[in-house]
Amino acid sequence: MKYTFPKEFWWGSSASGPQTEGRVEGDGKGENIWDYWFELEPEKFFNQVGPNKTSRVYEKFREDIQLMKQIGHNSFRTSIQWSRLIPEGTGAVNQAAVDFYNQYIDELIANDIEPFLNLYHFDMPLPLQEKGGWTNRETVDAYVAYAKTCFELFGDRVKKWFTHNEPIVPVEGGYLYQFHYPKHVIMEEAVMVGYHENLASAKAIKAYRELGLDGEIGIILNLTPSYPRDENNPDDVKAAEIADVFFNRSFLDPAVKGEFPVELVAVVKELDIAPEVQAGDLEIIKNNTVDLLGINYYQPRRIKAKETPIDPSHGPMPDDYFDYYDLPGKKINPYRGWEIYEKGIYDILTNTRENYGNIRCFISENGMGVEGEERYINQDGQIEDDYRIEFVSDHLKYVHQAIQEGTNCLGYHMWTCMDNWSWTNAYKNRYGFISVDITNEGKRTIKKSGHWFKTVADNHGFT
Ligand code: BGP
Repeated sequence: MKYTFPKEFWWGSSASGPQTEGRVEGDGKGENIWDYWFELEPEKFFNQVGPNKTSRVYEKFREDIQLMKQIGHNSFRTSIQWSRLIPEGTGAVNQAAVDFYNQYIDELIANDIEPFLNLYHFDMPLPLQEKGGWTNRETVDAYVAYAKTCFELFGDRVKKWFTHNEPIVPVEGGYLYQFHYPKHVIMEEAVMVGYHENLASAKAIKAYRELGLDGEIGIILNLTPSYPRDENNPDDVKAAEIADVFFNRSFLDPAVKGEFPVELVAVVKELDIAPEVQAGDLEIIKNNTVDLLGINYYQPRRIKAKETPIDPSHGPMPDDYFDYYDLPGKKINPYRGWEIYEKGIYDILTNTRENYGNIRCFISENGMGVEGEERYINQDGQIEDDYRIEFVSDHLKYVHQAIQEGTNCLGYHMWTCMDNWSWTNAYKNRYGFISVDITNEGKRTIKKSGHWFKTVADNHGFT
């Protein structure tokens, strides 16, 4: 069967500033929470490789863009590092950063690769984190000022903007499950963070529209469909629904519909942890929904009714409302421990069509992190990553089906272009179409999947 995609489909990949750029002497970058956490506890990071080097894109972006061209990209998403552009989080702009992002953007455009720019990818500037980060309402104002600076500096050429990447992750990682700094376990703070991120997004969208620029603005969400253990068991179904509210709809509903799910409002009220809502906030959220939705998809959630006792060692947690269950015989990526369930991507897309007004959307991340890819290097020095080709094509088949059924899905960006630094896995699991040899000046080599992706982009599909 031939899977043919629209001629104007966006083929490309995604990355982020903090995971790729690296730091060089004299670049003027300020510290963010990742730089700080790495200095504090390097042993927490795989092989003690930190965010300071990453894939050295700051120095190598021109070479990288040539490689993107060679693997058929017509678009590419990365993020501006807030702490590079405005080192203290508020105040003075770093001219070296302006020059860097200008050159990066111009080089992409000159090579017919449309830049998609995201404003926030988990990288809170340290001075703002010291004042509470997203728990502090002042951060919303600082973020909006930063966003405006970005629109004014780059909005003449960048036509696709995103306010956040996966805003639920700083909530989960920083304030519930301790995999992001500041590693708190306080649901009241988690709720504040989520509320402020939503408000910041709506305010940035408002600011963007007020500037009257010719482009569109959206948000990127990691959507994890929640499947109940037994669809005929109402307790399992209810548990899956509440997990969906916490982890998906807490951002999806405000971003696309302009309102928080009533189930979420009820839970935070019942627990007496509702955030402070100021006059006018909800109106701003209502009136500034997104033009475009980026969907990151890696894995589903398998949910059953709560059976285990509630952990008394801390306050309320989302998990007080459900348990996870292990789907027998599930397919798994052993390196990341994530279930591989290709149909999940179709279910998400169908949900956007049926319940979210068929919003313009695209797959903004999907990919497979694999450890020890060197063992697949062939005689020509190329990694033969057939597993990645299989992973991507299996997902694309479902994207294709959703489009056939009328879903407004406009593109597919794989995570990621070059192997890059990952938050806690460092360079253990590799995701790229292009390998990066961190022991050899970051030497790049296109993997087999990169060459395959070019044929897909050139032929608008595959068989
Ligand atoms: C997403 C993030 C990316 C990237 C990816 C892979 O959640 O947006 O930044 O890291 O996941 O995950 P990891 O690097 O943790 O394996």
